[in-house]
Amino acid sequence: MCTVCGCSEDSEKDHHHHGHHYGQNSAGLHIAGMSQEKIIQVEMDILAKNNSYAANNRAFFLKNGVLTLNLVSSPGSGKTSILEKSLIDLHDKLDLRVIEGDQQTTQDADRINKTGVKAIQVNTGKGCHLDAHMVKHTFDELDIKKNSLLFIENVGNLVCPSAFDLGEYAKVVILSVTEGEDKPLKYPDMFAASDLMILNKIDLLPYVDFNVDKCINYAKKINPKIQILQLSATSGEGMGLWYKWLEAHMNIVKMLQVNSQNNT
Ligand SMILES: Nc1nc2c(ncn2[C@@H]2O[C@H](COP(=O)(O)OP(=O)(O)OP(=O)(O)O)[C@@H](O)[C@H]2O)c(=O)[nH]1
Ligand SMILES: [Mg+2]
Repeated sequence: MCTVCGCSEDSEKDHHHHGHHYGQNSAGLHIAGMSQEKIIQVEMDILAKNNSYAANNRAFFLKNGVLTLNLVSSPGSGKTSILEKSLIDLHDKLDLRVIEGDQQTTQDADRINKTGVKAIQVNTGKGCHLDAHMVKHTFDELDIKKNSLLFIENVGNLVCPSAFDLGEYAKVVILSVTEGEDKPLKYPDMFAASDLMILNKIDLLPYVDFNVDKCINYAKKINPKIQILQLSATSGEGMGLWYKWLEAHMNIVKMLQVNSQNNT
């Protein structure tokens, strides 16, 4: 089993790879018959394997000029809602694909497919995050186009997915105003690993005790380079800035693609 987060043997059997947390294991965790040294070694092997798949995924995305974003958050912050709205608004202009990660059910992929955009659901069983090998396995079926936009919705979990590189261009962390402004301080790894923080459900600000300025300061304290967008998937407020961010980063990926072709 995963030595840190306790993801089950089942998911390991299914995927033959799994693990976590940049060697930062485990204080206090005991696994029968395994020394602490052995646990750390197992974790390092798992992460090394994941990083090697992630490097291959990243090379594939770069070669094809695909902007791949890994959406991470706690359960229910609005990942699928933001995607549904974005896909409806953008699918006339862009080639879009979605990988949906959840422990169980195809509900999110079903929601996405209703927008007309192709989505594949990956169920992780008891696993609490996607990994790079699972992502690679979707490529053929997804039929990813050149210069397209691929969203990966990770399993709802504000801890585990931060340690797993999927080969994405960037992680985008979504925090909703119902979760409390202290989350960047309490779950720093996810905010440190993300390039963009989306503060969602701002339509609810009048009804909740949430200090936006404090939240932004906390996020910047953890990650001074993090960019921040405030929006509401429900009302649509702020979605335009998100689309501008996507467009700017699709252009950057195109430039990187051209540079990499010139260098080979
Ligand atoms: N008021 C309000 N509700 C929202 C907003 N975005 C999402 N919701 C609601 O929040 C709930 C959870 O939204 P989802 O999009 O399913 O959240 P998720 O992050 O995909 O959830 P998991 O996949 O389970 O982790 C739903 O009831 C949405 O309607 C928003 O901007 N404002
Ligand atoms: Mg979802």
